[in-house]
Amino acid sequence: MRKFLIGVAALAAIAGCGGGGDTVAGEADKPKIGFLVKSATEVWFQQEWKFADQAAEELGFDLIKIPTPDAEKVMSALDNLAAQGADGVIICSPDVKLGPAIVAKCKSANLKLLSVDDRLVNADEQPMDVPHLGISAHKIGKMVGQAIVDEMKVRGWNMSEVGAIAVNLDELETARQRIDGATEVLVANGFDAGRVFKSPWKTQDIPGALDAANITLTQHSDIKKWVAFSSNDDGVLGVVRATEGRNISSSDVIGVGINGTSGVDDFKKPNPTGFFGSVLLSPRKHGYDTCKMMFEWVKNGVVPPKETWTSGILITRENYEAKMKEEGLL
Ligand code: FCA
Repeated sequence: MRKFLIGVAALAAIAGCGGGGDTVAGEADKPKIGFLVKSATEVWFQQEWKFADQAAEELGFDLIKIPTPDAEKVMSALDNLAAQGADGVIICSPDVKLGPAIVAKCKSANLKLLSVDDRLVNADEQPMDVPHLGISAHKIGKMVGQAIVDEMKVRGWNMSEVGAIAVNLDELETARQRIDGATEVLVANGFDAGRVFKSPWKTQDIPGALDAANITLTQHSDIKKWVAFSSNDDGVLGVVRATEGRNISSSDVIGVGINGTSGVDDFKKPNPTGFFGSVLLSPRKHGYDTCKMMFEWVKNGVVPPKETWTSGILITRENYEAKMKEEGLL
């Protein structure tokens, strides 16, 4: 939506260059919004993009989706957007510590900036002054912990015999809060904090979580019953696959994820796996609503709220179809 483009289109229309003058002017007037995500292969981000596409279609803007799995890709994507005359960018950065560099680049390129999911931090690891939409991570982590506690009770487990694997990403606040929330609920219900094994997640995907879980399972091969939680479904699925690899029965594993994405495939399997449940988030809010906020900002100068926190719903193999239908995800 750059003025000079409108000028060119208008001149073309006046000069009678074809019958498409109006359309050209309309196209040139459309805002251009970038949507950068840290992983285009993770189902969560594919869903976010799907809803972003829907927003572009319904509201009338050009959406430029760019996968940015590392710092270099983030910087070149921002340059690319600037060169295209984009108006704004929504980002889930692969590294939140890129915050100052991202903010500086957006300022110099006159790009409005909104972060989604992972909040950008400054050199002191404090949140940056950038509008942000994310999940209520601590509360959602507590829901995960409660679901695990409830299911341990249903199965009549003696908690002193159980181990917990927390596949964690210490450097990311939203991940930390999710894991802390789950741990707090476990411990408040009598789970020994010394049996919660934080397993560092090196690559944020299922194979990376499987590696992290295997290290912990090897170190504690005396433990026969396991619960698992992480920042998302992929983290928990890695643990579940690791237990399967060691022939630990699914009835001895309770994994509860977050997102309601990749874990749902396990619900569809005829026999229950160790993936017991997930907290279903709203990719619509994270993909469509963020785009709408950016669109309103670019088009009408409405600055998005500084913080927006979304909630989640517990799903299991019993209720996932109904809940996902309600959320427009099936
Ligand atoms: C983070 C996680 C994603 C998703 C999102 C809301 O970015 O890595 O899986 O849970 O927050």
